[in-house]
Parts: sequence; structure tokens; C-alpha cells
Amino acid sequence: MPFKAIAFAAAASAAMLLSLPAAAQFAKPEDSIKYRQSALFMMGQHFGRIGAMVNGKAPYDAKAAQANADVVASLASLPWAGFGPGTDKGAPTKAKPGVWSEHAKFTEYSEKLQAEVAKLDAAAKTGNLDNLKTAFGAAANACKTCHDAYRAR
Ligand code: ASC
Repeated sequence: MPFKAIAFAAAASAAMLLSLPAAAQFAKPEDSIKYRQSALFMMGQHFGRIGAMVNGKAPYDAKAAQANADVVASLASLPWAGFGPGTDKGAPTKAKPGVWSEHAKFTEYSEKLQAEVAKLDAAAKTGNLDNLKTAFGAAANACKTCHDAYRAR
């Protein structure tokens, strides 16, 4: 294969990897629902470990905070592909109809969350608990705004 073709193939596969979440395909709605719930569950677990430090329920461990923030920031792009058309049922879900009927708003909230967890990741890297607290509060608020609107109790 000529160099140009190799370079093109490499760029094409890199582009595919980067666009994976948006292009993710699921065999059935149940898989989609489980996928988004799994990603959000894992984010909650790692976000909660930072929360414990921020709220004084666990000692502040800068390295652990950083590792947890890295996981949250890495996972934050994933859940949204699992909210595709027709995935409002097929497995137990608390997602409200608004996720689909107000999809632009839902997407806006998901983008806000991704921006806030990127800031959380940056704050964790500073090794300063006050920075972590501020960023954690903003990220938790982004979680809550969307949950209040689109997650049933
Ligand atoms: C968490 C978690 C959420 C958010 C939300 C923030 O730790 O699992 O869903 O924070 O409770 O208000």
C-alpha cells in the first residue's frame, strides 16, 4: 500500500474511533438502555468517591481524586449514544419522554455536563481541595439539572 493510502487508512480509523459514541449501534433497545445505564452508573461511582472527599466523608487524597476525575471525564462522552430513537422502552428505565421529545435540550445538558467534568478533571490535577470543591459543585449541579428534568424518581 502506498504511503498516502496508509496515512489515509490510519486517519480514517482514528476518525472512526473518535466518532464511536455517536455512531455506536446497538442490537436492540435493551442493549442501548443497559449501555447508557452502565456508563452513568460507573460515572456515579467515581464521581461519588470525589464527593466523599469534598464533603469530608473521606480524607482528601489528591491522586485518588485525579484518578476518579479521569474516569468520570473519560466516560462522560458515552451515555448519550444510548438514548437513540426508540430506546424509551425495552428494559426498565427512568428516562422521561422529554429525553426524546426535547432532544436538543437534553443534548445541551449532556454537553454542559461534559464541559463541567472536563473542568473537574483539570481541577483535580491542581492538587488543591478548594479547586476540587468548586468544580465538583458545578459538575454535581449539571448532573442534577438533567436528572430533575429527564429522570423519573
Ligand atoms: C452523584 C450522583 C449523581 C449526582 C447528583 C448531583 O454523586 O450519582 O447523580 O452526584 O446527585 O446532584
